[in-house]
Amino acid sequence: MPKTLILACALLSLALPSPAQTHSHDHHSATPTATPTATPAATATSPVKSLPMVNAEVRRVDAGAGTLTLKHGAIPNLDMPPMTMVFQVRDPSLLGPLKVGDKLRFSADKLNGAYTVVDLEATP
Ligand SMILES: [Cu+2]
Repeated sequence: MPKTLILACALLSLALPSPAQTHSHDHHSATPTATPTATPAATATSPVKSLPMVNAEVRRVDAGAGTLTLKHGAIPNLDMPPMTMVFQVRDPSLLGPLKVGDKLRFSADKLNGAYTVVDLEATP
């Protein structure tokens, strides 16, 4: 392997973010600002982007608070493994037809420091 290529590989491996080995349920607390691994780049991304749809199951609906508890699959854009957690909901009207046990697909993003359901659709 040429020396320059080895150097490039070394630099690349240094530049790559480490896997989310320390991902815990800490972000489920009421203080979302306490995330030590927050990446500065996250705030630079455009709010208008296509987000991946993730499968989930409704665990709790709180229309009054505008929150939705979901047992969700991995969320690639948030670097989040599957788990059950509370989301804010961008538009409370999204909660209207939902009930516990419903299966759905949703997209989520971190808005104003809170994990937020941006869009969702029921699945059979
Ligand atoms: Cu989570």
